[in-house]
Amino acid sequence: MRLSRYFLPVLKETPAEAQIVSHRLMLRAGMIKQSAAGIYSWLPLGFKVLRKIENIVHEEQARAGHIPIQMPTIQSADLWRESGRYDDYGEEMLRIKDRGGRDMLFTPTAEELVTDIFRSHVNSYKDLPLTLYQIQWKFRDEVRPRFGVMRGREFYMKDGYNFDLTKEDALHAYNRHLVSYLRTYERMGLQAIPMRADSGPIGGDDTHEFLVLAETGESEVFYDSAVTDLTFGDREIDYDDVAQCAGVMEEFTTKYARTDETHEEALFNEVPEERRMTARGIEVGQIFYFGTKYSEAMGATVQGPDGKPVAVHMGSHGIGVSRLLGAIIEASHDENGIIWPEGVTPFHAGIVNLKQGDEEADAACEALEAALEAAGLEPLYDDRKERAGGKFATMDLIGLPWRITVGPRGLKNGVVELTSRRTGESEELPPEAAVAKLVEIYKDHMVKGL
Ligand code: 5CA
Repeated sequence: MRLSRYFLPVLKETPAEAQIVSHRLMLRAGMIKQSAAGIYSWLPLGFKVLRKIENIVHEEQARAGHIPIQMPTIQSADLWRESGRYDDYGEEMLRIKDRGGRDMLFTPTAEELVTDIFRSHVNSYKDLPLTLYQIQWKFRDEVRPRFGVMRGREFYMKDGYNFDLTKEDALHAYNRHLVSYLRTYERMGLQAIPMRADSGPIGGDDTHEFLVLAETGESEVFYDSAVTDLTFGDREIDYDDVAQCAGVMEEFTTKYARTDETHEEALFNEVPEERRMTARGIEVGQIFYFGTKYSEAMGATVQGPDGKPVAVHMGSHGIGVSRLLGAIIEASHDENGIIWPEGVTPFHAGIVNLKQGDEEADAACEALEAALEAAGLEPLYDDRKERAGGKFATMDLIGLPWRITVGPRGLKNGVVELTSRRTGESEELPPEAAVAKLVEIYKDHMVKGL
């Protein structure tokens, strides 16, 4: 992509309405534009990252054996009356009437709708286990939408729903989700710690939230610092292996880690004092097991092995896809701008031409751009007639992990400069070597983009 042909409306001034760094940087980097309180348009750069995050979620869901579907955003109130949540959900639910006077709503989550799909089509225990999920826009009329995409009213969420014959099977589904979420967040360059939490309007007893530690997080959290040493890494996992998933669950949830809703001071005090941490966290996902709450209320039964009807055991599992952009930026930035982890970066590398219009420099940049594209990478070539300082500032602001700087002086010696956004370190090397190095860096981070 050539920057001169792209749409990257960066802001010079720091927007006054933004209170936290991720919101400021998303506005300054031209990623989003607010259209109403808590409702945003996604501009090209923001949309590209959103799609990458979404595609990582899809890839990891597929790995875990979950099946994607797409449900509507506008739903009939009748289904929600069956579960009793139409009245329970309160002011957060955006209620709408259609021209026939029928009560409709904009989906804040989709337990009822997916349970309706299930009961219409699944009749036998032989069709279980089944996990359906979607990535879809949600609306919650939050009292205090704030911090940009972090607490929006309209937000993009992955919501998955498991249907199982027994509680035991459903708890395996719960563990399987926990494992796949650990992988998912790590691929985005994040450490998200599972913490015992409260289930709120979704219901059920078993629930964990995934929290990214950050000063600007909205949740107060209490944990044993030993949980921050745990990483999932690239271990092999068989998602059908009940014992293996349970093992990972145990490894990641035995040490004390709770949100303020479930915090127990006495238990916390059993953690050695030097490891007792109180901090703030951003909730980027939550998993629930709620048994037969919806299946009983809505008659979602299957014929069991003995021929008798059984209400299925369910859970639901969410990832805050749009919130993740904010969380990643909170976790990865400096005073000059964003620093994208390789897995989610909108472009793999920036190319900065120090002397636009110089025949040799232009040709070298174009050749680099073509070579990177041929290798399956996406460069952003700043081909504008601007000062080098301005070009560097833009690249730093938008946070591409790697920058290739091309100028007449280097070209005389046959080299370009490759700079890491994270460390600031540069090395001079021939253009082909820079391409080869980037191919190597990204070989484990290729995600389908736009
Ligand atoms: N039905 C369940 C699981 S699918 C559910 O709705 N869970 S949730 O309420 O915890 O939402 C899932 C995730 O969506 C949260 O962990 C959070 O990361 C994200 N989320 C929730 N509310 C908002 C909001 N107002 N703005 C941005 N993201 C949000």
